[in-house]
Amino acid sequence: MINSKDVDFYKDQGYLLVKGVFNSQEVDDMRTGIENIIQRAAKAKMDHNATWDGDYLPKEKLKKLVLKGFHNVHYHDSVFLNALSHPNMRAVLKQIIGPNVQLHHSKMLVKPPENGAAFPMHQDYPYFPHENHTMLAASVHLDDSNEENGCLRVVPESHKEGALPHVGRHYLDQKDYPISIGTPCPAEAGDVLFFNYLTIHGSNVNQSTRNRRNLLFQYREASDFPTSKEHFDWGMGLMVNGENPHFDKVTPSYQIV
Ligand SMILES: O=C(O)CCC(=O)C(=O)O
Repeated sequence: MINSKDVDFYKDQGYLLVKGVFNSQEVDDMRTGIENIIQRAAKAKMDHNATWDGDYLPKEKLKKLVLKGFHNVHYHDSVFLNALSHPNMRAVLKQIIGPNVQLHHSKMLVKPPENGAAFPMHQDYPYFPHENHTMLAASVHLDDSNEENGCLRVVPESHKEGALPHVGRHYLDQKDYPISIGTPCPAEAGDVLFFNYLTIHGSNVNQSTRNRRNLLFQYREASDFPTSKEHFDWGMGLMVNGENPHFDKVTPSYQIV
């Protein structure tokens, strides 16, 4: 799927777009999986707007934005377990993380047409800090995405700056880091954008008449341990590739309530 130049690009720039990781049938199956989750959530009266709160947009504008966001999608439909451990995904992950790869968590992010929520620029690090910074996001595109429908934006090489102070752990001060500083990463359905959890990223409002549906899988190297216990998601530590060298740490040491 990728070559050593791509690996060097990822290490140097903090992100990498890989084309055609999923074929159109696989993309269609994931779209169906997402639609079914949305319907089941509504039926269970557990639908909610996952738009990020904050002062990154005027209150009036923020109120109108919608994000269908649910975590742990691989607990809702096996299509997502197949996707997160797809041979093409594993081929890339092995090269940019190493042979032993674990899932950290999975989620879906659906920005509906016209008012699909923005993401202010941020690093993912403050949510789930780890010792060796191998953690990365793989953003799976289920729609063609461009600036009009709020494609992802990254700040190349920003992972080299290390952990930056966030407003309430949430996002970077938008005076210094407005969404416009990010390099837009247009992509087609089936493409995956990989980016390190220290890479500054975000995205604009979906102003188009089309959906922008993405899945986001977070992965880490199996010997990269969390430095905080604040974040727990189901499936954390699942071996996606290789082996777990730590017999005494195969499941997270969290209390399940
Ligand atoms: O999909 C996007 O536009 C950004 C998602 C994101 O940054 C996040 O969920 O942390």
